[in-house]
Amino acid sequence: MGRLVVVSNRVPSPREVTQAAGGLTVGLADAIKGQPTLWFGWSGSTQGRDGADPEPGIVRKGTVTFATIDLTARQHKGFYQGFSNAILWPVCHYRVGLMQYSRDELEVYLEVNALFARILAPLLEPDDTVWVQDYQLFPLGAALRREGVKTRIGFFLHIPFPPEQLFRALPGADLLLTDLSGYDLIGVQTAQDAGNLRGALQAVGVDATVGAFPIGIDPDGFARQAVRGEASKEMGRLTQALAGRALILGVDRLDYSKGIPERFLGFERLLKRFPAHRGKVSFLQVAPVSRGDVAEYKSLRRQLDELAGRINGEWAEIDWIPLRYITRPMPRKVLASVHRRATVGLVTPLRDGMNLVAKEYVAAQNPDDPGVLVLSKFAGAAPELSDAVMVNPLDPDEIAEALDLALSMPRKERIRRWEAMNEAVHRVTAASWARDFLAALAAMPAR
Ligand code: GDG
Repeated sequence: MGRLVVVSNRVPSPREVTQAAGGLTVGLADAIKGQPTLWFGWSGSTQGRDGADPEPGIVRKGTVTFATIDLTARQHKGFYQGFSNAILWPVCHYRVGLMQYSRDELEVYLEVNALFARILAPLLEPDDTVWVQDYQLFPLGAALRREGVKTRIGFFLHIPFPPEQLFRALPGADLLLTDLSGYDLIGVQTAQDAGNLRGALQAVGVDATVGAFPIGIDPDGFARQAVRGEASKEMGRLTQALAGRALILGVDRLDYSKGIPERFLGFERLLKRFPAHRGKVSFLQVAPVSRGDVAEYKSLRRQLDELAGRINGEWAEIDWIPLRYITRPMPRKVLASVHRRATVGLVTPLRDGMNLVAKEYVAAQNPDDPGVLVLSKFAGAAPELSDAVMVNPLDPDEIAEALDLALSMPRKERIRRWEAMNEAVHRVTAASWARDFLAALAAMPAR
């Protein structure tokens, strides 16, 4: 069997792979265990210079070789900040109105994909299997084919794929769809995404194989961390601060797709409409800043600062703060225990490819006294976690009613719902996701 070649915009550090922190890394870490692997992508540095192609930096760790290239500041801005995060990201999350389209940035996006292909192609061997990750790299498969690459190439899209008409509002959409023909297999998160993508491919006459491969987590590992962290000093401080109150928890990258303002408004509606919870419940939102140099993210942060200030100003008591809001990342092991402590996990994206936080919340619960997951029906995780309390996050009253229901749910029902969800979280894990995708890719006919 040949090597596995993973391509992603950012390449994890060798340490991150061995410690397997996030979903993608956990899944792949398992798939690459003992298997010769090449991991290729951007180094994270913008020290590249226009004019000459960069030399890949090579680092070997066990059976994994990491090959990374620098981008220029211009490339990083056009490819990553611009076309990937200010154009493709909003469109794929059904927010065409937020798209900041620029033809120059589309061109830099194509240029960087072609550059990736030019540097990667000579590193490939005939029996390698290439697995390309995510929306930054839609055109990479086709670019590799233009370099003469014949091996199997698969693609996985971690974010949603919108309905055809919506996606094709993006200038350049047909080009991106046509380029998907470079892949032997395209994986998306849900049946809905698969249907949307098939519709779009059909509309432009592209014949490609699309399948739904929902991503999972390492539920046992996360549960162990949640238990282990319970005795930490941070958890002691949290217990003290809560003083016996119920805890509602939200955890997300600070991103407009996650529905954080909607969540704040839903919590405020709970205080307004259900006075019994006043003074009895605290809401903690962990929202580490991400993509802080994209305009839309700056304005979201301002909006949340203002909302949090207003809600606390209006509802706080001398001995009670309703809402805590932290924009710094929290260490993973602390986070796992905070999940376990939370009475309610509140996950309200307006659109989300999967949403691993929902699965992590389930995995972290105490089986004898589990909390309740309140989940947006627009998360990719919704079909699998149908025993959550489902909400449409665009209606603050629905969030308020769901929170009231969750906060007063009898233990027996909490256990019933949690057991069903915990089974789902164990049915598809990060490791089984990677295994299933790679098995399906291996079964595709060779070119
Ligand atoms: C994309 C898709 C899809 C969050 N805050 C902290 C922290 N996190 C961790 C969570 C979770 C991960 O980050 C976030 O994963 P999500 O799936 O929720 O969201 P995206 O980052 O948008 O991921 C998404 C995913 O790709 C995988 O395919 O599910 O739909 O958008 O693991 O726990 N971790 C730490 N501190 C924090 O403050 N340590």
